[in-house]
Amino acid sequence: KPRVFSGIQPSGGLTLGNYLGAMKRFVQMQDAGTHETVYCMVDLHAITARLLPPEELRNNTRELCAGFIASGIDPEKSILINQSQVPEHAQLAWIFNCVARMGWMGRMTQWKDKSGKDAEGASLGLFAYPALMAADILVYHATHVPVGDDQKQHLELTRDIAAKFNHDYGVDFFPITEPVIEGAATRVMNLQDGTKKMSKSDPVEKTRINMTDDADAIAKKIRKAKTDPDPLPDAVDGLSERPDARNLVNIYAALADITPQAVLDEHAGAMFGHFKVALADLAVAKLSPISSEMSRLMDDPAEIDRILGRGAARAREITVPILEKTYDIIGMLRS
Ligand code: AQP
Repeated sequence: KPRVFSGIQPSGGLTLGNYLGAMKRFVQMQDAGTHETVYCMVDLHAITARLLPPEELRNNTRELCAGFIASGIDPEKSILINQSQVPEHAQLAWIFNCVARMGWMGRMTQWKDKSGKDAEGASLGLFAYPALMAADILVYHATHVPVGDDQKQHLELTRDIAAKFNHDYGVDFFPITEPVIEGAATRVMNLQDGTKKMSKSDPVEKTRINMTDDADAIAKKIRKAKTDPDPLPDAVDGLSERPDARNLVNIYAALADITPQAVLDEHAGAMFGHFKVALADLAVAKLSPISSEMSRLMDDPAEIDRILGRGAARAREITVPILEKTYDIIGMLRS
């Protein structure tokens, strides 16, 4: 079976963007049974923006694991891991730091956005983030990576790293990975500004829906979401210049598992005041069971730790031989 890998940072909270853009696809790919699926809490990535207080990182990682399971990831069907518990990720990342070029990294828009005006003060880890991401994927020889649209550039870099390694050593060892960016919500936007991505690190709370928000909070954030005074159009073309309106229609479509056009077929002509009520009801119906299951799972952190321990052992059956072979190709002495 071809192998799928993807991850989410335990940098605190899980948004509707993470759920619709990533997690929901992870579950679909697992349940399709066509791929071997490996899903990861990327805790090494989560400290690139800032060093979190240790207890916060531990709690975020467990909460994210609970989020994976509550969303439908089955730790028996998928390999569910925490990145730092599988040391081959970081070991291969070092090799890739020596394969990737400074210029490639410097062109990454995530690096530019997150380092902002203070590139001198950003961590070296933030700069090298995409090399670690390439290692996460290639240490499994994964061929398919479901992600949101914002990760497309990093996946192209993963392909460049694999191709350069293969070329420089004259081997056909690392696969050239395919991004899987599909569905109505590959880029869920900020509820207050439809031109910006919904992000868990945005300081303004009402810009996003968190998976742990209760029904009232979800309904309130949707009611307050920015829109325009026009009714919903009857075709998706009518949304092209209306980013805030388009975002709400896309969110509805993704939650209901229908196309944006099907949403408009049902709601064309409605004013947003009305549509938002339907959207809030749908969001609460879909998200509430997940958030209550998350809090139930969080009552037993030892069980979460056991699940991640088992996941790491299964993962290392794959990663240890691939890393050994990589070292062998490079000429690193093994004895
Ligand atoms: N708004 C989004 N729409 C669709 N997909 C999204 N993803 C994130 N935001 C959206 C997808 O979620 C996966 C995991 O993302 P991540 O947590 O590793 O990092 P991120 O992309 O940096 O997510 P955030 O929420 O924006 O976190 P912060 O604020 O910490 O930077 C990825 O597949 C991503 O595409």
